[in-house]
Amino acid sequence: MKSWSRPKVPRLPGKGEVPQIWDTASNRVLEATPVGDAASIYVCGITPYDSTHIGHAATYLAYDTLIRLWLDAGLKVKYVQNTTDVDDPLIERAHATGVDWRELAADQTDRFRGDMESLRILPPDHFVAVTDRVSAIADAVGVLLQRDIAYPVDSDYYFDSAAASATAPWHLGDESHFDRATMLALSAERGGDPDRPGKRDALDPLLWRGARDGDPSWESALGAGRPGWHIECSVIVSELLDLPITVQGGGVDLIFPHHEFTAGHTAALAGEHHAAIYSHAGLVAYEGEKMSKSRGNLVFVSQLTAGGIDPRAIRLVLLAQHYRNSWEWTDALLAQSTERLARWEAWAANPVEGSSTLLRRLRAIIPRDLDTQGAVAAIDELIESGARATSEDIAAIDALLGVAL
Ligand code: 5CA
Ligand code: ZN
Repeated sequence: MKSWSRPKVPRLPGKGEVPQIWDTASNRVLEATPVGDAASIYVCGITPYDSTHIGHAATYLAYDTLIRLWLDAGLKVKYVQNTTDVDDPLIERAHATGVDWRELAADQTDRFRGDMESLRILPPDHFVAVTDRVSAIADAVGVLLQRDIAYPVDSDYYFDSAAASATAPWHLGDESHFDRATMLALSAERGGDPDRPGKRDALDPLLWRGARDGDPSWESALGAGRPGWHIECSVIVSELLDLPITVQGGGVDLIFPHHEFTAGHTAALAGEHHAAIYSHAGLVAYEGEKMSKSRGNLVFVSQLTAGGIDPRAIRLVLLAQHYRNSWEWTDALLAQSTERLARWEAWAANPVEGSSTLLRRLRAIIPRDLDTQGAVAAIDELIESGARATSEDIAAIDALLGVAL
């Protein structure tokens, strides 16, 4: 489907380093080096209701930074993102508010596009709605069934984790390293159904959900139904990117079960690893708890910008955090960033022509696990030192941090 418009990224002289980024699976920082000619990234997209809150924005900004670093290193980038535009909570919200689920998803996706544009986040090359991939997903479940890596329970189908482990380059826990008790708890909390009778293993995730009354469903060889969650991301990645992708990204709430089983499905279907690096952004909290749709403690990007907040000030709040930390959104942070933006703009108002020591510093700082926090501090320091802004400083801040002064 339609992505959103691409902000201009100024060309900078020379080249930056290939970025390094924390990999959840190997528990260390790895160089995010592409295997083929282009770096590839899939970032798990929104379930389009209650978007875009600051937590979403923070996660997409983290991978925007990674992509800007790849581009600065002279690499080509292939970027794919989905929307989970059919899923239980979205359908529940549509029922509760008397809105058609398709309309809710379309409105929220539109709002998300507008918010990403105002935050100057680079768009994916392919922005894929799950509802546009239902038949490919049903086919993939059919392949798993044939291989005896999937099995039915009533009119639903599940992934057989043990069978996949025995045949595919994947083992449960390879990505998250969680123990079984933690996996069971997280599965119950995050859309799984460990207590359902008839499953071969309590952790086995749903691949296809047979039609229920009032639920959206699609005809398929599996019977009428709709896709499970993890298989959507696996099928979209395998269709549009070469395996293994360089980076699979998302918030830490996706470490388990989502990315564990996305990796399992890809391995079982393609016989290849899903990703070289599994990267996770920390969660943004508000009023003491994780900002989440189920709790309703949300701060929306569109609400702030409609109230006259400069989107660059929102971006600066996010850039001033380390993406892997969990942190809490406050009005004080926004006020600080609004002031910072004013200082940066005043400094940039009368630039002199010339090269930039800042560019060298930013290229030394940001590629080390996306240290935008360190970059913001370096810019503050430079301005405090009384140095005049150069045109190259301004281009570097725009290209690497996405802040146009
Ligand atoms: N559609 C699925 C992924 S396939 C999903 O998780 N949708 S979501 O709307 O709940 O979240 C979209 C993205 O924002 C995910 O990468 C998720 O990890 C991230 N996210 C959600 N809440 C927060 C938060 N409070 N802080 C940071 N990131 C968050
Ligand atoms: Zn996903």
